[in-house]
Amino acid sequence: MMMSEQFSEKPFNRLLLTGAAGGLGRVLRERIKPWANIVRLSDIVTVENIVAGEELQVCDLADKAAVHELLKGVDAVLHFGGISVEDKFEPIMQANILGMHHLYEAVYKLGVRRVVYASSSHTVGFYRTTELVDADSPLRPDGFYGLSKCFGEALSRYYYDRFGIETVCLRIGSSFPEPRNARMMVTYLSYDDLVELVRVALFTPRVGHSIIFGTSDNQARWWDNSKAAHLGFTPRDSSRVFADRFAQAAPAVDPHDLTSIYQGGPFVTAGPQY
Ligand code: NAI
Ligand code: 15L
Repeated sequence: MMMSEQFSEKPFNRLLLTGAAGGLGRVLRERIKPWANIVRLSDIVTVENIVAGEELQVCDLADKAAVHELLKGVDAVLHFGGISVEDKFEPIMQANILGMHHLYEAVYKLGVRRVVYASSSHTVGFYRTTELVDADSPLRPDGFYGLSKCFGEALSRYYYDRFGIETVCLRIGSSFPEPRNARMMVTYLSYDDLVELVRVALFTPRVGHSIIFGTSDNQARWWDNSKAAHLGFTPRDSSRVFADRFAQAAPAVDPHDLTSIYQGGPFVTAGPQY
């Protein structure tokens, strides 16, 4: 276990949570408190109502010096900050590409041993909804956002191969209070299952460089997690409980609608129209 102080009351002395003001950051902030004496919350915007056991460090991931400061004294990182939807390349490059490089440079220089990285299923969004994808399937990003997550996965792989820094890449499906459409009946990851996914990524003794898809135990599946069995992730929830809202367990395919043909759904056409 990565304990920086021999007599820590909790498993970690200081955990860093980036993206702490975001949707998943707000969930994790409340749930990871038992894991660390101090949770360092960071975002490009301020985070409200800091309480005992928390500290705030506002930081733009695109600012290399600020990111280096951010990582000082940190035992492990939950990296949930950055642009979380499709956008123009430039802002994605600043937050998700340069930002990832800044993070890992600081992680390496300051001797942090593990990162839990919020990747995305949009690394493989251009597989068809009729296909089953696993961690070794070739990448098929569905836009600049998905491409930036592919970069993050490859960057973290390099830092593991070269420097032994462990990363678990969480290819999160759709983590919201409930599914918002028929596609999310397949991609839904409940908040409780998200917390369990982060927990196994952080506490499994040896993870090397791992890639795992993040969904609940939904009826329809596009992703096979057999290559991440060593993490022992067992989702407890299922989108089945929302079955009365949607006619089918998976979205119907309309051959004229790319967003229904490919797993990435609306992301596959959200990018620039040439
Ligand atoms: P979000 O957009 O609510 O939160 C992201 C946070 O990152 C925001 O608070 C934003 O202010 C911050 N941020 C943006 N640019 C930044 C920068 N340059 N420097 C520092 N912070 C910056 O997104 P959400 O839903 O909480 O997702 C968190 C992470 O999980 C993201 O990396 C996202 O790509 C990933 N993810 C989320 C999924 C979901 O279903 N919620 C699905 C797949 C991946
Ligand atoms: C993502 O990667 C996004 O961060 C999130 O906002 C959702 O749109 C999700 O994918 C999804 O595919 O539903």
